[in-house]
Amino acid sequence: MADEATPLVGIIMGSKSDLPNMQACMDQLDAFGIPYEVKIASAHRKPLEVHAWAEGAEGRGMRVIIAAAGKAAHLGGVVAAYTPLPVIAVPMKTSDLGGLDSLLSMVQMPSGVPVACVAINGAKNAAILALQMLGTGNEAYRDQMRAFKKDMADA
Ligand code: RP5
Repeated sequence: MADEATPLVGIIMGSKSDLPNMQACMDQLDAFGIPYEVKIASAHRKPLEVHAWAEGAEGRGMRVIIAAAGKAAHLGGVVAAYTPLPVIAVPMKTSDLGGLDSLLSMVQMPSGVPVACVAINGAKNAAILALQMLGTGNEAYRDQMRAFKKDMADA
């Protein structure tokens, strides 16, 4: 899906080790038919690469960013510093502190640079929130969201 059309959602994660947890996000975007791009780069290990990717995202057609990271999870905030696009952060569950470290790192942003934040390992909800954000300017996506909610209620 990511290569078939201009990506509307940019997914960035801090490590390959985040991929299994983020698969639910990609699966949900696939189910919605939303094209996305996936980038793996850590805010701490590859800061220049993260900077360049975040700054270029809007110009490459993306409208929402999803950023997943664990531990001292600064990735979402760093990306938000470089782009006017909304950023949804996904705190990864961690072995030592259970993901509370990631969650607090992501939500405690300084005034002026917000990121939205889903639950620990809330990868699927990040994709749903991305559809809702895209839906603010697109009736077809709002219709898709209505259908998704109806399916849940009817199940
Ligand atoms: C973060 O550190 C990553 O997002 C990952 O959740 C965590 C551990 O990374 P690895 O040491 O497995 O690469 O940057």
